[in-house]
Parts: sequence; structure tokens; C-alpha cells
Amino acid sequence: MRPSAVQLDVATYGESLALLVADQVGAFEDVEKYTRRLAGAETNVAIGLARLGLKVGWLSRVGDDSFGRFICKRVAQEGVDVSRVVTDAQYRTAIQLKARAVDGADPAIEYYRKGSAASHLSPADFDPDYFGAARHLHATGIAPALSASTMALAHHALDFMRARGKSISFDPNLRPMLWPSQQVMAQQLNALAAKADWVLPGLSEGKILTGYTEPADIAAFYLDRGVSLVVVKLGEQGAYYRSAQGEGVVPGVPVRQVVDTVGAGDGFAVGLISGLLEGLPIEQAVRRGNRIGAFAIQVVGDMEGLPTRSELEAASRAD
Ligand code: KDG
Repeated sequence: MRPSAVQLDVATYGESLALLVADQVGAFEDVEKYTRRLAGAETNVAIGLARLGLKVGWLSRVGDDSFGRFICKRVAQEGVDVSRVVTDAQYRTAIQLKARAVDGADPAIEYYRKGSAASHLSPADFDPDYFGAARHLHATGIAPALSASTMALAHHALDFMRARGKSISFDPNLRPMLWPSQQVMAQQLNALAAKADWVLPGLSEGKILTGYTEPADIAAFYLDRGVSLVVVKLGEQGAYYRSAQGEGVVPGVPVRQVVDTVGAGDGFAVGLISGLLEGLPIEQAVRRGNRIGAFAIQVVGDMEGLPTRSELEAASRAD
């Protein structure tokens, strides 16, 4: 029997991976030492929101193995509800390697995730009471890339939340190595994006998904499909936003040193989602997104840099 529903601000679903970050610079085959951390776009966002004090729940499947237990323990330690994470007796928890980043360049990664426990998530894992009790759904383009059943879950979750008038954010999080082709990736992710309220592509992602090169055209592509707000992330330049109410560019937050870019987009999503759920005007929510994105890139791990509420407030006051 499923435990009774928890009242959530934000619900999400997807795969988390045991992340092994190289302790030394170089090719994976030459690295001898790795530090174990946590990866997963959805749990990065869930943890960031929980650090700001929101109630967040995460649906997933993990293997009945040490990495699965590590992931559940680590995510729960951050205050995210893991009561809907299923331990799968048959399939393993996924692993990701990440290279030591050099001079702010995107680090190389390698996945061991095909056929993983989370790739067996399906609509049968979706608890309507749990999701129905949440105000907001955060979805990414990674979970649906894993298998036909995770794609079915993604459509099911977005359709369910949409039918109940909940807000939905969608970050395409392009991972081409998980898709059979760029064309299939674009077509399938655009179909999901059209079911969301807030769509958050990076500029290069928006170009791949829509064929347009300008942020305004990328935004128009999604607004024409019924999305209410599009924010195109522009890296250190900040972010461009557009909705029926207007458009603008919010400049980026400078950082002293970019340590590792992975997780910047998840940090951005934390700021935007929390800001909009708290009723901030779009421009201020985007500003918060830029700020938290800047926190995320100053550390080696994917989510360790995400701020608590007081750290966020201190950084905002320092401006
Ligand atoms: O956005 C950061 C994530 O991409 C990272 O933590 C790992 O979820 C991950 C993935 O599938 O690449």
C-alpha cells in the first residue's frame, strides 16, 4: 500500500545517478581516484528548492544496491520527500563519471545507465494523490529520454497536472547521447514542452529544438504552442524572457571563477520556479534564477553549490 499523500509545493520525477567525479585532470582511463557525489537534474532542482524551504517530493526507482541507498539517503538528508522512490529488485542504479573541469569548460561525462532501475519508471509508478496534492510539477527532457516507459510517464505526469490546473516547468536538458537522433529528440521534447507553462531552454538547446537562432524567435516558437513563459538562458549574458506580458533580458551575475558549469541550468530553474511560486514578478524570478545559476558553477559537484535561503538573501543584499 502507498503511504498517504504529503502536501507538496513541487513534485518531480526522474533518474538520479551516483556521480563519480575525477579527482585528477585527464581521460577517465587514466584517472585513479574519483569522489562520489550525486547527479540528476531533477534531484538537483528538488534539493535547491528544498534548501529554500519549499516542500518537494521526488518519484524514482533505484536499484537494491549501495548506490541506490546512497541516493535515497542523500536526497532525503536535504529534506526532499523520497517516500515514492521504489527500490527495484531487478535493475541497478545508474552511474555517471564526470571529468575534472579545466578553465570553466564543460567537463566530459560518461554514463552507465542503460537499462537502469529508473529507466523502468512508468505510469504505473505515478501516484495521483501524491502529485495531485502538489502545486507545481517540474519536468526535464532527461527522464523521457531513458525508455519508452519513462516517455509514457512524462506525458502522463504532464497531462495529469495540466488537467488539474497545476503549473508545470519544463527544462529540455538536452542529452543527445540518450536519443536515437537529433530529429527525434527535438520532435519528442517539443511535444512535451507544449504541455508545460514555463519552458527553460539554453540558447544552444533552443537552436537545436526550434531551428531558430534568436532568443525572441525561440520564445515565440513555444508561445505559439500554448506555453505562457519562455526563458532562454544565455550563459554569462544572463537570460531572455518572454510572455504575453512582455519580454526582457536580465543580465548574468558575474562570478570570480567558473569551477564547473554542470548544474547551472538546474540552479536557474530553482530560482525561477521558487520566485514564480512565491509571486515574484517574472523579471525578479529570472534574476533569482541567474543568481542561483551563478552559485551552482562555483563548485565541483552538480548541486553542492545551491544556496540556502539565508545564503541567497545575503548574496542579494551584497549587490
Ligand atoms: O543538469 C545536471 C545534470 O545533467 C547532472 O546532474 C546529471 O542528470 C544528469 C544527467 O542525466 O546528465
